[in-house]
Amino acid sequence: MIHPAWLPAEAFRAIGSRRVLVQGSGPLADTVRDEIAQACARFGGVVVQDRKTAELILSIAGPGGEGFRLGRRGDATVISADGPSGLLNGFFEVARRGERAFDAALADERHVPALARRMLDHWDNIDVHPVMGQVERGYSGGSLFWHDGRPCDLGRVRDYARLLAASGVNAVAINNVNVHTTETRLLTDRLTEVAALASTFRVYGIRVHLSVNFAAPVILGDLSTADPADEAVRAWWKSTTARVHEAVPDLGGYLVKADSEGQPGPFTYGRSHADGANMLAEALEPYGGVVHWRAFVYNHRQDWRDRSTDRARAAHDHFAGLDGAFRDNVILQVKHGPMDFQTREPISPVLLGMPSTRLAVELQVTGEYTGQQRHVCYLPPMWSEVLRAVAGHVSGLAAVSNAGDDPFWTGHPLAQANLYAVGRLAWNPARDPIAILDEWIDLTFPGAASELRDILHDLMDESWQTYEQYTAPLGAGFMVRPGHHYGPDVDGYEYTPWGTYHFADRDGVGVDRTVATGTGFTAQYPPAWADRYESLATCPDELLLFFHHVPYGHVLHSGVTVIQHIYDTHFAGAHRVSAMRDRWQEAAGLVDPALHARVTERLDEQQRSADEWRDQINTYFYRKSGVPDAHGRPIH
Ligand code: BDP
Repeated sequence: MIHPAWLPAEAFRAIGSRRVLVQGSGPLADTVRDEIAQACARFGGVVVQDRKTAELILSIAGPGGEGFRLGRRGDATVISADGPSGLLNGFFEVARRGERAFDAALADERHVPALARRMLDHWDNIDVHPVMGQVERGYSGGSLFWHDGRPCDLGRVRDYARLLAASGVNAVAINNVNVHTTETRLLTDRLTEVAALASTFRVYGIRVHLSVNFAAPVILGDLSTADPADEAVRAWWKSTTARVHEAVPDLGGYLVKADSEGQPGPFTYGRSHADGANMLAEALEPYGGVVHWRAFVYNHRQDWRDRSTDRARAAHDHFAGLDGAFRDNVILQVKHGPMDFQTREPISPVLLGMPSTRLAVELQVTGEYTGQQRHVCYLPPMWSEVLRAVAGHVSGLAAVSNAGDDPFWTGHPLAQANLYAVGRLAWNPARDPIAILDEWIDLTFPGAASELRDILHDLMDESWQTYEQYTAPLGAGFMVRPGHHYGPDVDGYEYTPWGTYHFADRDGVGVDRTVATGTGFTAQYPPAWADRYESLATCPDELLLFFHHVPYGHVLHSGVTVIQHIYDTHFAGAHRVSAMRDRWQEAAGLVDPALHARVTERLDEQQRSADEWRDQINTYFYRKSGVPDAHGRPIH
């Protein structure tokens, strides 16, 4: 059995019990008509042809666009859409509001998305990869798109497309950025699979993108080089891209991870990333496609005796000098922080420092470093901070999806809220992330008792902050087990070539990234930001160890020492998890028993893991520093 996610059939009662008129033609208008016909069949409403008697009117009033107006005209609620996508978006807005959309006092509102491209990236492989499994960093079962090397049931994909459309997403990349040989073939002899997925997503206004391997001309055996300056290579991409568009005329474009963690790229040929990206952009240009080129480029084979190469600097060092060098249809896709999806990082300076380049911010919904869906960790409060900081600098958002073939869609049923919220925030980054949480609760459990709504809210609203409390402190990051990245291992990466260090010794901890005495990373920021991070007097506590190496006795702005903060937050975090676990028991009988059981099992594991984090982190820092806990709690 597949469990419903947000907007189960019951959530369409308000629409489905009314007299509804849909005006407009084309595939998206047909989708809206189908949706309404189904809702009416269930709840006794009718599809009408006449404006006079309609209680809900949805019409395409403009030539194109994703926006719409919502308001009352006489006794009807009216959606006037800018174009077909706007009609679909307006329909889901009415669905989300339920009865409130039919309030006689409803004010006129205009809705337009803040970010033009709101994309989910799937790290799905067709085959099961020997180390990474089928979905790289996937914690929700297998792929929604492939099973046993073959395409999956498209009915489930259609349901997924519908969920995404209802949250505001309008693009997906269907395969892993680490493109293995089988997946490289999606560009050529497996194109029919791409076309089938694109048709399924298309009816919900979502465009499909493909991750491509930069060395595809070589891997597929056609050429001996992938050099972007080579005419034969350029011609190969043009003809291959032309064939792709015969099969999928509205392909969104390509997504590329190049020269990173073993993936091929232009550096092999002494070319720049602008050379590489522009070659693909030129091939896509005639079809209106874009290249999402990732800025996640760093040396993962660092010599750990030479700590002068700071991984945090890498993206800016590689890309800032290329500002203005990319074609118009290149979008530089930048991870939100300078490192790698940690629980707490500053904003990537690349997002603030490339005014002449189209930018998209990349988030990770899947939660590789935030509990891997074994822990409750509602991430939108973090994303909201990021999106507010980069407002005006980015035009797109790409988020690594957390959905898979799990019966609950996400491995942790409550992690659905993250998937829902990423779309809503991409549409409107100014929204309160906690209001979005409540919206998700209402839409996923329509008609739920207020008691259940309160329990869900209490479990999730500060869960990111709780997770932060019991894991790596004060922005230090990592401290996870190498490879799979789950659970604590304080020195797991400390003496490896990956560039992720905390530099704890008997005297202190943290990475000195200042200009004055450290790696100079702070200078990559605009002056006001650089000054704030450079100075101990103004650096925010939560990022202290990201920017500074300090003694354990350093006093935080909060008034406690670093070492005491570590002890206090780790005891508090693990304690909060036990309160969450108790709280969830009050939901027994209020939700589907299978869902209750799954969340219970996950909370048991979260408790075990939080206790383990608390004990290892506290013990580690007690033994390094020799400073006892001021409150005498057990640390050995
Ligand atoms: C890291 C993951 C790795 C991804 C990489 C990426 O551990 O599996 O391939 O990010 O974003 O966080 O490319």
